[in-house]
Amino acid sequence: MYTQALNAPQADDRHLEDADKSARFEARVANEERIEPNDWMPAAYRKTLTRQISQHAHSEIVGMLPEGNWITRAPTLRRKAALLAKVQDECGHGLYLYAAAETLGTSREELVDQMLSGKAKYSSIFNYPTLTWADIGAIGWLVDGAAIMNQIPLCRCSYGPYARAMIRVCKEESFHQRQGYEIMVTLSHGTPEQKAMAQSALDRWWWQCLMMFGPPDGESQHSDQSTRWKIKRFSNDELRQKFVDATVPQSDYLGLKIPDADLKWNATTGHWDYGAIDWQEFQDVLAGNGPCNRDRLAARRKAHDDGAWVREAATAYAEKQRARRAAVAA
Ligand code: FAQ
Repeated sequence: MYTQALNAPQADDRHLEDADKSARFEARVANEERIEPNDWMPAAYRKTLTRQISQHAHSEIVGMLPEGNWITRAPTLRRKAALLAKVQDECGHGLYLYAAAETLGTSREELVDQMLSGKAKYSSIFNYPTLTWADIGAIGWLVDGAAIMNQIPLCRCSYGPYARAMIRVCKEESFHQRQGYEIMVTLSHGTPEQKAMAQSALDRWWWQCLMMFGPPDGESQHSDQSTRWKIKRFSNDELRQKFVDATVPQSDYLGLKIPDADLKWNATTGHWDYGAIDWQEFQDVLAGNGPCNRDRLAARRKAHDDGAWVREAATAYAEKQRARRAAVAA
């Protein structure tokens, strides 16, 4: 929908990065002004935002799969209703984000194709299996908790459509985090078997959630430029640390143990120190070799193929409406 609103002459100008325009753009960003779709922007700003927003959209859509797996097996009607609503919310987030990415000039079809062909990344976390019901609690608590930590600063991103989309997304992610934590409270204060299930889920999701924030600052290719352009407000390591600091007391309340022998309070820094992350595992997952990469892409490709008739029907309907309007106008 947004692509139709693009101001064509200016959009066509976008590769002409003349010094004046660039200086004005940088000054606006420095002044905390929002950049809007029809504004001039450097090609590299457009490119990195298209990359980040579309990867974010793909993550929301692929992220429906691990939890969708448990909708039919939720233990009560109340849990089922909440999980169903959460998974639908993730779908909505994907749609707002594709719409925000389209304002930068690449069509949703092209972005989706990049994901289905394996060319575009989506969050590493969604390449892990959900083995028990406790995983649904751990995902809400930890994965949505990490997503909120990362996304609240994106509400102040310099690009208007992304920043505005994030406001609603973050409100919904807060509900997701609470529903997950509530599952963990119930399980960890339940029978010994339930508590063991909750601990096992924490053991299996903890390190992978720390990886969600991306490579360490020294190895993050995009951070410096994205920070200068006020797309990112905090570095990957800063956000990871905020997440650890917020989550340790929550795990204490649950009576669960974070699976990190090196985790300890550092009174000098006022933060929790944590152990070494297995970055080789992260790289393997990014290279397509995580436990569920192939299943996730196969499921998305099948859904896309199965949905072809819906896209065809929508196009035919739009064409019929257009023809009717043209006949009335004639
Ligand atoms: N997984 O230079 P950096 C959610 C890639 S939504 C996969 O540090 P950047 C909601 C990165 O793209 C979760 N790839 O990159 C939910 C880049 O590759 P490229 C998603 C990763 O952009 C909950 C390369 O590594 N959230 O959970 C990952 O400055 C429950 C170098 O990295 C977002 O996307 C990773 N973990 O920082 C849904 C938030 N980390 O593009 C369902 C928006 C890094 O050059 C259920 N995104 N890479 O090929 C961001 O904030 C940033 O893009 C980062 C990475 C922080 C992810």
